[in-house]
Amino acid sequence: MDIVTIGETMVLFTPETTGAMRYANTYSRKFGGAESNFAIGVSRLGHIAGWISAVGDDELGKAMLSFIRGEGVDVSKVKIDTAAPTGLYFKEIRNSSDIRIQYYRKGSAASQLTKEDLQESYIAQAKYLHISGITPALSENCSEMIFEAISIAKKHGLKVVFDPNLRKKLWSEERAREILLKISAQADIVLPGVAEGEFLFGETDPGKLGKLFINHGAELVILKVGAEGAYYFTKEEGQLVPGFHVDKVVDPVGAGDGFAAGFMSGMLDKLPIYEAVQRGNAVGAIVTMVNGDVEGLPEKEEIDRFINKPEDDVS
Ligand code: KDG
Repeated sequence: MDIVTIGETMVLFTPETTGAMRYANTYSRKFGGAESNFAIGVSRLGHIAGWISAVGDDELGKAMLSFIRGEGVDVSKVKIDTAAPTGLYFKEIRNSSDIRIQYYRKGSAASQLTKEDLQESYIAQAKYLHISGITPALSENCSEMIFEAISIAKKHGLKVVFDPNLRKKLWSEERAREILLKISAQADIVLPGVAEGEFLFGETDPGKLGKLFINHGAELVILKVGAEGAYYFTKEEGQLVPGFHVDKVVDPVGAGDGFAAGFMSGMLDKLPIYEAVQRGNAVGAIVTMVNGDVEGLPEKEEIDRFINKPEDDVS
């Protein structure tokens, strides 16, 4: 096992029309959840990923499990909860630059997970534990479970990778700041966006933010700055890795998870940090060109073509 991740995936309904959700009558059914998006991304790039979660004992939960299993992710530690449903979420596409998210996930099966649902030996066999800031926002028990997972990872020498994935709809700002800072302090690699850095430290300057995260405990910080790309910072150095131009963003949701998958795939392939971040930038960019949270996640050959594509290549 290369990477284990923990979190909720929801059935995703995407309207076939734009505008306010009240007018949407037809939807396509997909699946989305930051951690399984990440796991699918990693798996498409040839690594072995395991996803710890829970789904309801319902048809949509079964469909979700088949889908994620079909993407090559190990789902053997996904619990089937007979007392709580699979969570749902809707995208509301007001227009191409105003995409909103509506959750129907309160009391969902995944939000009922507790630290007792973790199997130490399962986590212990991986190289990395991937955590996002969404899971601790789901419930008090989920928050406890995340800290337990981190201590299991530390006990067994796994590196902890943390993507803050701030979702203000899920918890109060005060609580979010407290918990996200606490996890950042325990993580080895932190992957914030610049807005998340500002939320946590009240700072927007990339160089200063890099230092703040490093002083807070991380050994490697990758600070995402949107289309410009991402900076990486260690104790010794910091550098911007430029992003890639995308002609038309179709759906930005999932780009951060794609970035994380691309970057971690580079780390697993033992690329220099610069190239791993570049792979992350490429995957993030490719994901935005396709509708859906995971549908655009590329295989390696597609990334190579995207990175090396000459400007005038129309093939
Ligand atoms: O990063 C993309 C996720 O936000 C999306 O797949 C849904 O997991 C999700 C969430 O909690 O918003």
